[in-house]
Amino acid sequence: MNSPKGFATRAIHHAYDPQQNEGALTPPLHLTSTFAFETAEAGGEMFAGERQGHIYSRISNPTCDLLESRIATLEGAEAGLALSSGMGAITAVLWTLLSPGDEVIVDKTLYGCTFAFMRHGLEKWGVTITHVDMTDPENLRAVISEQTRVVYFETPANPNMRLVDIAATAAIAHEAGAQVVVDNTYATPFLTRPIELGADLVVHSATKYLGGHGDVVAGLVAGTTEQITEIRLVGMKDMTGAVMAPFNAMLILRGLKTLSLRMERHCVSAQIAADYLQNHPSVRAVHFPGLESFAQHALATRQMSKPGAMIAFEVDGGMAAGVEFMNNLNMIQRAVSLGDAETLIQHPASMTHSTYTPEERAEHGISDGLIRLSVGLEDVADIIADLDQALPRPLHHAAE
Ligand code: 7XF
Repeated sequence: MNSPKGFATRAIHHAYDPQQNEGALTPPLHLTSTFAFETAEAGGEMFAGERQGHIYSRISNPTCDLLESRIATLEGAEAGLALSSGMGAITAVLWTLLSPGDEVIVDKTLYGCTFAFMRHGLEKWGVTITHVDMTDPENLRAVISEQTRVVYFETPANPNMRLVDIAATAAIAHEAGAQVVVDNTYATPFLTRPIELGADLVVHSATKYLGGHGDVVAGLVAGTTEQITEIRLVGMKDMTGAVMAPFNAMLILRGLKTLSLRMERHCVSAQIAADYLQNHPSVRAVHFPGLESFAQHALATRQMSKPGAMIAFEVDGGMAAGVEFMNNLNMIQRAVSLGDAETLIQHPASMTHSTYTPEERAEHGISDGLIRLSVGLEDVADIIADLDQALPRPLHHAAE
């Protein structure tokens, strides 16, 4: 009947019909904590799971429902779930999947608070966390066992841009009976769809590209209907209470409408910025999937439709030179978070990844001099001009 619609079309129209909503072009915002039952029996049946319908907004809400349908279609999943933050999404998923005695195998590099949740949180409750360098899937095969319940990674990883081959990793995990959870925050479903490559669950900090405007903290999960229902009723409703506010769902729905447009521009500008940085004499070690010099360029080309807009790099002169460079910037904002219209820059070792000890950072490939750039939507000439005036000058001029 209907052919499947394109990504941008689904991001704008999926699962919403204005004619079912008084003609309102924009989906209504259901600011309600609770829902009236037609009869006492109907309420009881809903609680018993025998009747469809909304009960209370810590379980479901129509505005959140629509966002959940949208992330599901964009990720190629059966179902979605909206949570209060990326950490709300990650913790609700893992509290649902894990029991004491289970093992989670994680990549070497993780966002700082995810690392802290695993190592300082889950370990306290009898879950074993094993770090493996997943840039080579064979490293996973060497350690996975029947105790392994979950294989968890980010690709590209925050902050050093390491990639993980989702299909190869998922095949090894499934052979051992483990579930694969991928944090798709950096790539977004516009660039990579982990579930289509074999992952079981995708988690997002929707605070980033999905929201896209730096005005909301939010999280999303996508997976099978069965697992999403379990995460909704256990991880979200009971164990974390990390539910998304309907107002925030509306902001993410608005952000999704322009996701493809924004990602196109983010990626073009980031490629220009990465090329510029790579050719700058006082910049070294530029990590960006779109550079041919990127160690995993072949995997990037295969797994990502475009290279994304996150760049990690180091300035000659280490940390002190990096701090001076960051303080010299005029337009580019010194801020954590990413995926906003504004170009943002931050220092992982002292900011997003300060949850690691210095020894852990060294062991996990997060160098003290590393700087992370989230290329925004300003005119790329202005982004380059700001980088150019802030980078160490003498070396720059010497090379001209
Ligand atoms: O709970 P949040 O919405 O802030 O999301 C947590 C999270 C999960 N996964 C990844 C890959 C993330 O990057 C984040 C949040 N990261 C921000 C950053 O790296 O700048 C947080 C600022 S400390």
